[in-house]
Amino acid sequence: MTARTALLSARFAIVSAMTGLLLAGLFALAARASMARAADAAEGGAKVSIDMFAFTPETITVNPGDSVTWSNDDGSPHGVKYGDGAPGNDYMLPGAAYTRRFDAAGTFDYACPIHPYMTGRVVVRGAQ
Ligand SMILES: [Cu+2]
Repeated sequence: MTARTALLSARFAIVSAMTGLLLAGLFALAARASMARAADAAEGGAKVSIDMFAFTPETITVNPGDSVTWSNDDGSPHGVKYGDGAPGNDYMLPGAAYTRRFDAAGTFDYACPIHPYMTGRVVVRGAQ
């Protein structure tokens, strides 16, 4: 190995190390940004996850005027159908989400129209 090729390969090693550090830094930033987005979403309203053929939490309690978002985190299609006939969402593909705002106090029972054994409840607190 000549002095020149040794110098070139040393330079290459330094550039590679710097590129690696830069990429690691970018990944760390991206991970932090996506965690911040997840936290923002959680603060934006009540969430019900549909997973493993169940609504989690099964009962969610909110204040009047709050919104509830159902997200289909399962591998199968699901839906939200209310016992009182209020419009829901009959068919949500995996990855889909649906939001309903609850203005009136009361208890709202619902079930998945595709799998009627999947049930859940939204309780909207009364005025205080
Ligand atoms: Cu279902």
